[in-house]
Amino acid sequence: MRIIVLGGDGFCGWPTSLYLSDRGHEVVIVDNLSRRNIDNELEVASLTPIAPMTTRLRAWKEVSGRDISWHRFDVAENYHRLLSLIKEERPDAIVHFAEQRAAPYSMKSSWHKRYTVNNNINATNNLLAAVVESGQDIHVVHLGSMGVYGYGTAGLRIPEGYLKVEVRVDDEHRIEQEILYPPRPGSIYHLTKTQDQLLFAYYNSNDKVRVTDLHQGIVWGTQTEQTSRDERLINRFDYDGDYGTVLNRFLMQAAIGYPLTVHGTGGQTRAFIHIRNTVRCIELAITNAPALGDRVRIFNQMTETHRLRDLATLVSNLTGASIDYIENPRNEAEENELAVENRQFLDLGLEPITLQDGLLEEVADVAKKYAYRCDREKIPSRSLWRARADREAHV
Ligand code: NAD
Ligand code: USQ
Repeated sequence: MRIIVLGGDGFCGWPTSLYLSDRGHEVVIVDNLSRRNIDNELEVASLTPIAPMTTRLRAWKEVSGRDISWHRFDVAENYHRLLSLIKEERPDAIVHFAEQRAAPYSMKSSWHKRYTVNNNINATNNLLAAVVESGQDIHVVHLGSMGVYGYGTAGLRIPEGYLKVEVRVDDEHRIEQEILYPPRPGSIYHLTKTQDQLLFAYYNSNDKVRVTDLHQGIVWGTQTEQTSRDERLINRFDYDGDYGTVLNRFLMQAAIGYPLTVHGTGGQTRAFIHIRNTVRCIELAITNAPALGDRVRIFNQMTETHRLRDLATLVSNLTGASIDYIENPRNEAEENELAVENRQFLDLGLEPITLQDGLLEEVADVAKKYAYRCDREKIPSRSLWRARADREAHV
């Protein structure tokens, strides 16, 4: 298949591009390098030494014999470049990773809130409008987030996107409907993912655009079979207080002897997936596309759920790291249960990589190996969901 990957230089997009290329697909990357520029803004760098984009692509050609082309432009701003590319390439599928993806970054200031909303919602709308204007039947595969549901289960397993409801009209009549699961975003970033859902629903019903929306949990791990083939192909590893996600942060902290930073009581329960499962899920989504006229297909892309304090204890038992319970910079429930339906990917043959399979390997092969590149000053998460005075007023 011909596949355009928007955001193909990022943490999920780069290994996905290599995986799809390795499986024989023709891959074209679009990325404006905004993520690398945000590293400059925050004065941090990936724990792993990521190569410049053209070096990455040259290295892939050397080790695999396969070409991946790259177009550097902003999907949220350069609508006509996107449209021309789609007309030239005539892709079967477009995978959309090109969004600002960190919740803490989206909450840093009013500028960061506005940037995240403008970037993410315009990128998604531009993509859908361009697919319609091209007149082609292209399958759009988007990376959504488990966070669109919020993390409370209301006593049920979170279904894959849609919720069956029964509405009581009067004493005798009830109506049954299937609706999008009520959105409950916990940050401006997560809010953009709930807005994306409405854009997909609209273009799908009005223009019959075929869409798969993947509500992904927190991704952990770094390397895939393809990114490990040459040091120049190494994937990024974010550990800083804005972009580092919780499990990779714990693994890096354990590797450098920094106490594990558990926010609040650590009673938050979240969904997780390994990066090697992420790339496989994208391929499964592409090769099992909805038919023309089908409604938006939604998958929950996760393999296990864990309570954060249990994760911290697991990492501590494996490595001897100490645990620090710190004041939570976010505004989120201190304790929650989380049960998630993920049958669709399992039925398509996904084989989950569990924490038990990969944690120690990740600490030894990545976190310890590159620990010398860590700037300890950048570890604390300083982005506050509410200004200090508001936080005190709410206590
Ligand atoms: P990332 O920031 O590493 O990658 C995103 C890439 O998109 C970057 O290379 C960036 O330069 C590019 N980009 C952003 N805006 C762009 C624009 N307007 N035009 C062109 N390129 C643009 O993030 P990631 O971790 O790879 O996440 C990819 C997607 O998966 C995101 O949409 C994110 O919301 C979703 N997701 C990520 C995780 C996770 O744990 N990392 C979990 C669930 C969902
Ligand atoms: N947390 C800690 N200690 C830390 C860092 C985080 O306790 O050092 C806590 C947070 O307070 C939160 C939880 O860990 O309760 C998860 O935080 P995170 O930064 O690992 O993940 P999150 O902000 O939810 O965002 C990440 C990705 C995002 C994706 C989302 C999937 O950055 O792109 O959409 O995971 S999900 O969480 O399932 O919505």
